[in-house]
Amino acid sequence: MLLKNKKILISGLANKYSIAAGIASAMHREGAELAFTYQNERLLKNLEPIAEKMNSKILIECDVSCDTSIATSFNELNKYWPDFDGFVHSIGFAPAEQLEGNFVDVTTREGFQIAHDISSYSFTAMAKAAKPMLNEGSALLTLTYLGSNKTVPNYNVMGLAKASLEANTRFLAASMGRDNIRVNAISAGPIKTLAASGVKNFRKMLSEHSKIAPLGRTVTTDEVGNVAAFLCSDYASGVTGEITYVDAGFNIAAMPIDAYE
Ligand code: 0WD
Repeated sequence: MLLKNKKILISGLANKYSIAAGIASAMHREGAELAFTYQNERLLKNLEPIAEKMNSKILIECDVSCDTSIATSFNELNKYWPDFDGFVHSIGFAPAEQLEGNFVDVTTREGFQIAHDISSYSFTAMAKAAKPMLNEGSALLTLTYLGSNKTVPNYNVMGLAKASLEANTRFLAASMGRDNIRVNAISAGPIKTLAASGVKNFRKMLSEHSKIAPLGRTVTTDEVGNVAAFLCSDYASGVTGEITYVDAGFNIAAMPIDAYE
């Protein structure tokens, strides 16, 4: 049991296909006590049965685009958990029209601001709100994607937001390290979720991934969940500020292994 006696808050569980669902399931299996935040009432009905299976009764609304909502949600959490051991930030968003077409033509100031606000700043905002309640040895975790450092068709301004999120991970790690709070990111390979369907031709991205990745396939939310459980456990006590790839090796390959056959 990697996470026995740990209390961990999970955000961004929109439905059973969410990466956060794979993470919650692995963390529950490893003995963590879980609480959840959801963006709005509409998503609560998807979350309820999943949280119930994991014996969690702490479900709190938190829209990260709003400072008041973040403050209220952590005050609410404090009533259940005066202290806890970390959170998972599994939240990303850019307006749909930003994720379709030629980057230079489709990117707008507003789209840029929203993508960076929801997908990167919200990690800092949650860390700031959580800090007074975090135990020594806590771990924070976010989810990023290779579009941060390599171009990917249609991923567009989300790539920039993920680059910001990865820098955010390093700065938070430096800023909270002396309090013995670790901050890491998992860079997941493409997985068919609600958010992923917002990227045009996402199915094509999945098949291209399988051709190039050394393991010759995509990854599952359970595989991401297992690494998340490790990174938030005391077994990873020496790891902070890292971007760990869970992508079947895609990021290390320049060509498919059978390219010359
Ligand atoms: O291929 C993929 N699916 C990958 C996803 C590969 C690598 C990384 N990621 C990242 C995403 O960028 C995101 O940061 O993983 C994270 C989780 O994404 P997911 O599991 O793929 O997608 P989904 O199940 O849709 O969960 C993301 C959720 C939102 O769902 P929708 O689709 O309804 O926007 O983020 C939440 C929301 O629940 N979210 C917010 N939560 C609070 N406040 C907000 C907000 N303002 N906006 C979005």
